[in-house]
Amino acid sequence: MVRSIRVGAAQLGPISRDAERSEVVNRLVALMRQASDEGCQLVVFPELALTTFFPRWYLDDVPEELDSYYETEMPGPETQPLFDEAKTLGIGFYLGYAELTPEKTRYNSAVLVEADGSIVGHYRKVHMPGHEEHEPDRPFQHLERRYFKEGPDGFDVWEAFNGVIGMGLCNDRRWPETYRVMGLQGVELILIGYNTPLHYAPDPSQNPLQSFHNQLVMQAGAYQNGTWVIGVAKGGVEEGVDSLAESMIIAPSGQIVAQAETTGDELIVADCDLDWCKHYKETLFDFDRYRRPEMYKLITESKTDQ
Ligand code: CDV
Repeated sequence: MVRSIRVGAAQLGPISRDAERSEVVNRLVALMRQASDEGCQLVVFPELALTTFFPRWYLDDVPEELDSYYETEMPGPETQPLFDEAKTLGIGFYLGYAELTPEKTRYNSAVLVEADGSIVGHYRKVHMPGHEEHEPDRPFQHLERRYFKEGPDGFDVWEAFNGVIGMGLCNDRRWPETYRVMGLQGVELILIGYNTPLHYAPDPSQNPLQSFHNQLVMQAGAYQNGTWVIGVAKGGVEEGVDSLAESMIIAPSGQIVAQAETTGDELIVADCDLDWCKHYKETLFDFDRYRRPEMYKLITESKTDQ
């Protein structure tokens, strides 16, 4: 049996602060229909795909607005149409969203949904970037560390779509451990949505390197673990903040096989042969044969070598 899955990376352009959820869900449904028309079995949406990137504002003074960006159930009444459409079309999807649990804990989350509309995987962002306190001197905030708790569950993988699927969210893609922990579980397809402002306030010398770093980390993660990586942006100028687009599909060889050309809503598609992973997993990156975990203890024993 050929284990090839046609995947659509459904990049989004900006979502305005006052956008209704239904308006955004309609955009997602349109991209999902296009993906289905192009024969995709799985469509991947960005991080926080249902709303504007709200951690760019200090919102403690407007708690109703803050709460309005979170989902208290998935699917809920406003996201149900997306699940219904997926089931009708027989297509799976990955969706990033802000989660507010019944215990009032806030996570930056993603779900993996099978072609029958059932949730097979749930992921909570592990690497939480940005800052905790209001920093008014910045041109815009990055308060993810205020408005989300770090995910406590680590990096799972799920058997779905005839393969082994893993998930990450945005900043996770910069960390080799993200890919390696999933690689050690045999991952074949890693799905990562992102919101990456082109301006990085703590060190603007990195601004012109955003595109390079995006490719560098995802191509390395794919190659070094013999896995497909699907990186999907919410790009373009959203509420005055310009964010990287350049969504891409990367093969286990580390080669980019599809890349978005615009900064708006755009679908890119690739046939992902999951057996291609074996070329790397069973040769150069045969983990059982060549890895030396006893040499890597510092990685898990401490945050630094002190
Ligand atoms: N949403 C993100 O995680 N953004 C970060 C920014 C803050 C650097 C990123 O890694 O792209």
